[in-house]
Amino acid sequence: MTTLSIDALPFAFTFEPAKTALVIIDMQRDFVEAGGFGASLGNDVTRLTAIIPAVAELLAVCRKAGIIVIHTREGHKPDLSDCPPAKRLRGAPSLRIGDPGPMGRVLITGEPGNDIVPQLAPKPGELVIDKPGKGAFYATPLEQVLRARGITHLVFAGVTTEVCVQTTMREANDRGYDCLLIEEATESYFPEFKSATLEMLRAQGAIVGWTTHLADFERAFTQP
Ligand code: C5J
Repeated sequence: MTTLSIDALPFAFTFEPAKTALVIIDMQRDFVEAGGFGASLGNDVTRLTAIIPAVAELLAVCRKAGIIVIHTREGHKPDLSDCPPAKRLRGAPSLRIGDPGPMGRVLITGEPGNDIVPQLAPKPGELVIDKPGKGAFYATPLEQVLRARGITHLVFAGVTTEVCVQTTMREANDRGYDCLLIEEATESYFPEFKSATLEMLRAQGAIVGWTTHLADFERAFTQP
C-alpha cells in the first residue's frame, strides 16, 4: 500500500493511488474549440483551449501511475428524452440543445462537437461517462463504477470550473469521496468565476475539497 501526500490547500491531500481515480470533466470540442457551441454563445474559448496541454500532462502522469481514468461528456440522446424541457427552453440562446450547430447537433451524444478533443482522447479501457446533467453522478453509473473499484479519492480536471466541475465535486463530496482539483487543468469562460470557485471549494477546512498545482501533484510521484 503506497500513500502519497501532496502540498495542497487548505492542507495536505493524502491518498493511495490504487484507490484514486482521475475524473476529466467535459473536455469536449463543443465547449473548448473555436467554432463550437461555447464559441457560438459568445464565449472566449481560447481560455479553455489553453488548458489542453496541462490536462494532457496530468493525464499522462495518472496513466503512468496506474490511476484509473474517467472521462465525462455532457450530452443528450438524439430524441432528447433525457433533456428536461427546462434545460432546453431556458433563456434566449441563438442555438438550443438539439439544434444543428457548427459541429453537428448541439449537446447530442455521437455528434462531432460532443466528442472529447483529440489531444485528450480516451484510451481503450478508460471509462467514458455520458451525462445529461451538469453533475457526473446524476443519472449515470459513476457511483456504482467507483464503488465497485474501491475508489475513495478523486482528482479533478476539466471544464467549466464553476459549472460541471464544481457540481460533480459537490456530488462526490456528499457521497464521501475526498476530492482534489488541479488548478492549471481546469478553466472557466469567466476568470473571476474560476478563482471564486477555487476559494469556495477549499474554504472552511476543505468543505468540498482541496486544490493544488499540477507541479505539486507531479512532485508527489517523483519524490522518493
Ligand atoms: C456547461 C460544463 N458550462 N461542462 N457545461 O454548460 O460546464
